[in-house]
Amino acid sequence: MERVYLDNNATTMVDPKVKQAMDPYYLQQYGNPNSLHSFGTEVHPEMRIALDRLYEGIGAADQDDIIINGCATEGNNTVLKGIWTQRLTENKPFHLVTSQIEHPSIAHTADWLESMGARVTRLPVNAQGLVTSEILKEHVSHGSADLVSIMWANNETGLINPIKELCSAAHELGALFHTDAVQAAGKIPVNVGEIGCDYLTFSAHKFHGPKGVGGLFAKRGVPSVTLLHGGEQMGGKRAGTVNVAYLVGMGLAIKLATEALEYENTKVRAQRDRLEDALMDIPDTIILGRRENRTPNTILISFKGIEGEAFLWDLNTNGIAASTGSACSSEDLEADATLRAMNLGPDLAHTAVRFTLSRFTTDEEIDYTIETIRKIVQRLRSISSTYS
Ligand code: C6P
Repeated sequence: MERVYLDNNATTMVDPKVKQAMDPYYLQQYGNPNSLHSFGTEVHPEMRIALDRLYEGIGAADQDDIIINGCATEGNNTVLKGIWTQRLTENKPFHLVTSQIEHPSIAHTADWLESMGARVTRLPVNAQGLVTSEILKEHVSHGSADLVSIMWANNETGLINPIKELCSAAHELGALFHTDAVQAAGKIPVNVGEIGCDYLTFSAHKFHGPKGVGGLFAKRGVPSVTLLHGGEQMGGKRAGTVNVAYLVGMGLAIKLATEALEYENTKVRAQRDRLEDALMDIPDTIILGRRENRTPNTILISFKGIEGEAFLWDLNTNGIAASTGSACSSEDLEADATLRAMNLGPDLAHTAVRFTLSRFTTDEEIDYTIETIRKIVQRLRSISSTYS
């Protein structure tokens, strides 16, 4: 076994078909789509197809907007700062409601908005680690919130929040509703029409598309949110030359991911469950979050007495890639926000390791991973000062 990649919530391999579809836009069809000559105009049909695939992939209607941008971090910043700016220009206060388990692209933006004078409410999670509409209604009074932003699926635990109920509750309270669907898109069905959200963000590199491109869905009629002003690209809502190769890649990636949802929910889920069952046979092991509440590819597991970092080091030496939490917090030694919000003691939080599969994961890789983990746990526990 050469190497095994089980860090698919951090990023995914580009599907070879996606890469192939992107290739022509580097050496042949490299025109700026806003140019009037043939180099510019010849890419328009493929851009249209890619956009149509994105609309279909997330169930958006023709009159809705999908703004192509650089990543989900940009999409999340755009919504939060966009609504805040709108309130500022109307000379009105801004109240953002979010949760304690959001990705830093929401959490740190919320911190910044608070430092600028905005009011921020950070909802806790229930005993299952979920943010629910009951929690939202309990903490927010009618008419007091401007925007509610809750992630669809958590990147570390894989726990799926009841997003439709949260969206309805936010609307009942008189607020706009945004969801960071980065870890949902490509893993579970995402349909904006069905859940009724006002804004939704996604990122291509989480569903086997390229890095550096994402999308922001905005329902027809909602306040327009713009971070980058400049040219007229994206109808003036996100200035900057569109990366045609990335857009085409993201369009095909969402199509392929949608077609593979059934596989994700059966085969990937079965591989994940097999790995999880085998790891649970190791004594003093805890899996975080109930299986049926999680995305089909994710396990967050703690082996008592083994520091997450030491475990990852051994895994890496054996060619297996996993992570202790989200990739962008990997240098932060503080127990991370999601695990703190779930009220896990520091011991559990410091021993948690995330394994995330994809449709490219093979059965042989799962076999090798199980066998390797058994050996690593035995070795590290034999030298652990906290395990007896
Ligand atoms: N999470 C992880 O290891 P970008 O890279 O900007 O397109 O996506 C950011 C992002 C936003 N929301 C969620 C829920 C995410 O999981 C991520 C990326 C990676 O968990 C890298 S930190």
